This record gives sequence, C-alpha cells and structure tokens, in this order.
Amino acid sequence: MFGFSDETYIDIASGNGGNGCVSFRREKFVEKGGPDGGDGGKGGDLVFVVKDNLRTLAHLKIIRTFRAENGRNGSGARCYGRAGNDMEIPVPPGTVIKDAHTGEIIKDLTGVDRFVFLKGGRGGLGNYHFRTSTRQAPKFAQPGEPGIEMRVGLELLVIADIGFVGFPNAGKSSLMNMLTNARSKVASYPFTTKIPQLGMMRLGEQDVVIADIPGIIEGASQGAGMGFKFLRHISRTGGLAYLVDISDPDFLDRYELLRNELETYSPDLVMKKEVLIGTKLDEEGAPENFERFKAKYSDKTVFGMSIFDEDSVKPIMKAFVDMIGKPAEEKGFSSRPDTDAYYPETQEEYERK
Ligand SMILES: Nc1nc2c(ncn2[C@@H]2O[C@H](COP(=O)(O)OP(=O)(O)OP(=O)(O)O)[C@@H](O)[C@H]2O)c(=O)[nH]1
Ligand SMILES: [Mg+2]
Repeated sequence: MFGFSDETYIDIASGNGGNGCVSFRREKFVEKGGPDGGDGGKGGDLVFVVKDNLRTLAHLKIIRTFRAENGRNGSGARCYGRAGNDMEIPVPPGTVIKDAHTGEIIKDLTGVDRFVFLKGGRGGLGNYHFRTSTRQAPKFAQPGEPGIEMRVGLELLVIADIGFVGFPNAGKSSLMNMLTNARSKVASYPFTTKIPQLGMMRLGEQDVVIADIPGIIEGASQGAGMGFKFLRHISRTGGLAYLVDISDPDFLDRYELLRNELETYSPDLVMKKEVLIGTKLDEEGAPENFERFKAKYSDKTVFGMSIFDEDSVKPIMKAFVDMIGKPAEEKGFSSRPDTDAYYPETQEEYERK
C-alpha cells in the first residue's frame, strides 16, 4: 500500500501474571504454621487509546516497542502481588490494527475510545489456596500466566473532506492545483495522476482537505483502470465532487457512469453529499453544452469552471466548505490529516520506477 495512508508496525506485549508464592506461617510459639503464600498480581493490559488531537502515526515510528508491566509475585502472609500497570498506546482516530504478517484487519478503532487489545496474564495462586485436609503443607503454587507478545501493523486511512471523482483528463488535478497548496501533475493524456494526492484548501478560517483520485473509468469497480484501488480511499470523505469535462462529446452521460461505478463498489459512496462540476467551460461549444448539463441535473448542485477564470472557482470553494458543515473544531476533532505525513511516495518517485 502506498500513497494515501500512513502506516507502521509495532511490537507489543501484555504483562505476565506474577507467580503465586509458596510460604508457610512462621510465628512465635507455633511450630508448624500453615501455608500462607499469596497470589501473584495480574499482568498489565495492552490498550489502544484513541486521541482526537493526533493526525498521524508518526509517533509510533520513533518508539516501536510497548510492553505492559508484569504483575508482581505474591509473598508470604497471604500478600497479593501488585498488578502490573497497563500500557496505553495513543493512536489517531481512524486507526486500523492489522496482522503484521498477513495484513488482515484485526480491529478498526473507528468510533472507539479505548480498546483493550492484549489482556495481561492472570496472577498465579499462592500455596494458601492449595491446602486441603489431607495436604496441609502444599509446597507448590501456581505460576503466573504469561502475557501475549505480538507484532501488529497499524494503518490510518487519510480522511479527506472532499473527494474528486472523474474520468481521466477531466481536469481534476488542474482544479486541485487552483484550489489548494498541492502541485498535482497536469497533462493532456489520461491517467496523469497515478497516486492519490491530497491538498489543503483554505477559505476564511476553514481548512478543507481535498483528495484528487486517479481517473475512474467504466469498469473501475471491477478492477479496470487506475481508479479502482483508490475507491476505498474516498469511502470516508465527507462529500464528493464529480468532475465532468464539458468539452467532451460524452459529457451528458459521464456523471451516471461515475456514479454507477461508485455504487457498484459500495452503495454508501452514493449516499454522500455531492456536487457536479463542469470543467473546461472556456472550450469551444462548452458554454452551450453546459446549459444542457445544468438542465439535465436541475435537481442537483451544479457548478461550471475553467482554469482560465479564477472567479469561476469561488462558488465551488464556498460549496465545499458548506458540504463539510461545521468548522472542524466543533466536530470534536478535525478530520484533517497532517498532509506532510501522507506522501511516503511522491508522484515523481512513482514515475521513476
Ligand atoms: N481548456 C481547458 N483545459 C483544461 C482545463 N482544465 C484542465 N484542462 C486540461 O485538461 C488536461 C487534463 O487535465 P488534468 O488536470 O491533468 O486532468 P485529470 O482529471 O487530473 O486527469 P488524470 O489525472 O489523467 O485523470 C490538461 O491538458 C489540462 O491542461 C480548463 O478549464 N480548460
Ligand atoms: Mg490528474
């Protein structure tokens, strides 16, 4: 997996349980005291704690080993060993825990605050527990149960506010570059964008993260073209913008085709808020086409733009802000990733391969 996610692996362990104790009472004037070995303490749990202020997994690339504390052994006079402290691993919202070897998802922490992932080992029973009428001096106790050790992968899907979907060459990267700090490659051939790009748009106080997804074509949901493997990345965006090249002869059926592909891939995708954006309005015949486009989708929010007309993108920016609703702070946490962390592979590196 590259491009659109932040990922790492860590080695984790819950604590061992403390051993039960073998001990006999020793008191003045009592010759043979009975067994009084206490129980071992429980090992600490390994816990994932979701922190709303975190946006990346960067902190888990510096320290990679996390161990909960072992329980203490029991002692004489029926003293329990102290339980080991839990180890808490802070992760950003949306983190997914995976099997480090198979990549299989073990737990998705979306919507979870705190998750006990590895339970600490139970403490062993002291010999006090093993006394019976026929066995008055048990010289054994139970060992503590060992904790669990494992390596897990962590993955964080980038949660963009708005995802761009469109056929190759629709002008997605061009609009992205106009609206955001991103410098997505633009060229007149299809599939210029090979890996998803993220950009930050700012309007007033509001930041909006936009994801430029490689061109989606008919059959993408079945694996055709580039767009398919990135469809899942738009699954958590707040809204979608469908970009349609208005100078393309097929401009009137593009939206349906795109929407069908998305729906085939996952019906949830077409439940999202959406806007339609007609692009390349400066092209010959495009203004007339655009009138037909608007008429066909009169029940939808439709914008037209051209990269040569700065004013044409202003209403689009405002619509994006409206689509994500309240400012991020009020949502409790921002869905905004730290964009720097999400470029493990740049388009240039990709193309050099
Ligand atoms: N005339 C005109 N050309 C445009 C406009 N927007 C984009 N283009 C051109 O259309 C071509 C494709 O633009 P891109 O932004 O690379 O399109 P894309 O949708 O990102 O394409 P892929 O990454 O290949 O899917 C480029 O040659 C752009 O210069 C526009 O508003 N007007
Ligand atoms: Mg592109």
